[in-house]
Amino acid sequence: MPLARSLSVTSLSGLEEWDEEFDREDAVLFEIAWEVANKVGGIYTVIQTKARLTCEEWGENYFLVGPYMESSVRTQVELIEPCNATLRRTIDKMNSSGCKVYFGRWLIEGSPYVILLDVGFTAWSLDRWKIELWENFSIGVPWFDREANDAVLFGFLTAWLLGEYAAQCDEPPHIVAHFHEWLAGLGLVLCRQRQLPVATIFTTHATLLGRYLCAGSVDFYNKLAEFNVDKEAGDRQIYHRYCLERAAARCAHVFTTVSQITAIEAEHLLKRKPDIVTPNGLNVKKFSAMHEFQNLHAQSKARIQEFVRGHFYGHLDFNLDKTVFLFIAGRYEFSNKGADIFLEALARLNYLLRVNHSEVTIIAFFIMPARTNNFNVETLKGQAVRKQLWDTAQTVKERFGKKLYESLLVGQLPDVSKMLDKEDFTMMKRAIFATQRQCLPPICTHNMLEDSSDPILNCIRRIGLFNSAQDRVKVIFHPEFLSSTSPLLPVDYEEFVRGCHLGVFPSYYEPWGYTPAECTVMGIPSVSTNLSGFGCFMEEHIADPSAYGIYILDRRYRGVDESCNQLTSFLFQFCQQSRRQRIIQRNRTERLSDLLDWRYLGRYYVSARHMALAKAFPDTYIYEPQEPTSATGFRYPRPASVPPSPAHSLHSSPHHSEAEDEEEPYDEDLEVEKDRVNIRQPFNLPNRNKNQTVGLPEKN
Ligand code: G6P
Ligand code: 1S3
Repeated sequence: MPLARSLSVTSLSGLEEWDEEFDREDAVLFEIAWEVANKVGGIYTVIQTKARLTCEEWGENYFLVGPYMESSVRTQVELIEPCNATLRRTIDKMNSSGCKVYFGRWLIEGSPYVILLDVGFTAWSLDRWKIELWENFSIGVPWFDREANDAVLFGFLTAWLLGEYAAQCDEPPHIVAHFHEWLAGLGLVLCRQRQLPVATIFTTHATLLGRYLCAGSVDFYNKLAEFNVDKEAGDRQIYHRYCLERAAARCAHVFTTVSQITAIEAEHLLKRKPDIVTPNGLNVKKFSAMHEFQNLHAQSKARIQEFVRGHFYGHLDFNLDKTVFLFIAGRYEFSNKGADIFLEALARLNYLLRVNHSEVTIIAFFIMPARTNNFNVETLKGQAVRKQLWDTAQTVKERFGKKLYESLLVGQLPDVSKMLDKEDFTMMKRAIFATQRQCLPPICTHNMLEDSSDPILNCIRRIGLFNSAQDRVKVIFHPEFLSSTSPLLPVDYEEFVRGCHLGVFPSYYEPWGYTPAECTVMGIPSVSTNLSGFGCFMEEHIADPSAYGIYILDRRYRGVDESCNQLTSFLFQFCQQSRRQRIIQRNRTERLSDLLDWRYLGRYYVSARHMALAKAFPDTYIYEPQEPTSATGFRYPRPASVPPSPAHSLHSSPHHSEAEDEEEPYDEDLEVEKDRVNIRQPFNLPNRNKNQTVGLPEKN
């Protein structure tokens, strides 16, 4: 019975309609990744956010395949009986042959079916499978590489599952199997070697060699075409992993990567040019009222400010209303994620703000998990002191209120000078005395296990940003992911992002980069780079990215020092904006979210599947590439006016105040046009870093 579902994209403002009819007959889609119902990194976000759209498209014929991890399953998966007879027979057969295969629904949007394979339970087969791997493919996996051993078990189990499923079907099936990343890649290689009726797709989200090479001191992008890949992999003791990855990329009917820049990397390091780029999307939540996300910003910011009050107790000599919150977050890869140049730029910004006598204070948060031994005492004490001040204020307020009430009861206006007595003053003085501290507010919120060798802390020691009173830039390093149950900063990541003003992600190696994408859909401006998939994608689709709060740092054609100056300039411009300009800019940023919605970006996955089916089953499927439409050609136009510009030269009224920013109604574009101004570039700092430009090898 032909199944003709269509996926239509009609509701996205500005983006072209897209309606793809595809008769996929009896096809079944399996999507296989180590991060299915198992949060490790970015691939989890890809699979989890995409599930709803893929379920809408494939309905009961969509199955995610991942490893069985008891702790995750307990909290995320509802185990149920297999949903159809073929799958039941498949799973029963495997389970009666010494495997443990579970079937369930993943409790996320779309509630997709999941098939979970217990790799530990089948560890008894590891040696036999490794021999097979060696004999058939000459790939030898060393015993000590636990992750690679898991990849072998997972790969053989996946191929077994797909082969068994095909054998259990009454009619010859049309299976599409989409494998993500090297950890899942062996299943694909085995499907091809065993000639299973499976159309295979392999997506790489980062190449193994790319990640390793970039983390070292290699001039990665300039040397891409020159690397002796086997030697480089061997030198880093990842040759077997590299072979698994490269074999999967080479064997797939369709090979994809998440961005154009990773496509070039893959072409050189994996020796295959991707057939299609499948960018990462998000599930965009649209609010019914435009200002709702702005209100959320104000609420979340208030929670961050509360934390800051405690953290800086005794040193709150700056105006929180004129404080701008910046942050960087992600996997702790110091230079790959650009924490190095962010710190350097903060030091330069500090200098600029000081010499310009700026009233603005910057607080830069580093949210990157490292090995710690819990929160440190000084940080916890800060929150305790803040709480004590709050309680004291409440007590005095109550006593004051009672006296006021009693006075009114007897028909007298109170004598204000007698409303507070000695006891009240003693209580307040005691509370104020408790806020004295001998040390500066801490940089790090936790006790670091490797304090003396930690790259962020060492860099801060070198550049001297110690949260002193003179510093206009303060730094807080929170080496743990955020959680709403934290005694320190009780907000989850989303709430934190909403409360900040700017996300800063100056990555050197970033195949896609979910962090700036998440900022965008929440209407928070961000800095990314032209070496990140996200940055390149936005550059391609937006005529004037910075007008929309998408600052794209040039790390490709500029030296490190120059990029650092450019970042400093972005930050300096940003913190000169008035509140009104920030509000306008957030509105613009949020307008871009449609571009990052899976409802728009899902089309690339659809094309990849069509392409794979047509290659594997040419008698049944034909793939005709879509005309390049919005997918390739769409560009957000330049906004009617220039980007919001610095505050101090803007106001026609000499008595302008921040309060006015909030109250006055305004016409965005008119207002911004009025605010047009050129900002000066007032600094020329000495080079601290090597001045090496980064290009990409010419494409053939
Ligand atoms: C949102 C709120 C406003 C608030 C503003 C603060 O737009 O709706 O009420 O004044 O945020 O913006 P800021 O950039 O200063 O945090
Ligand atoms: C990778 O995770 P990462 O942070 O190690 O995959 C992500 C999902 O495709 C991608 O966004 C990121 O750039 C890669 O680096």
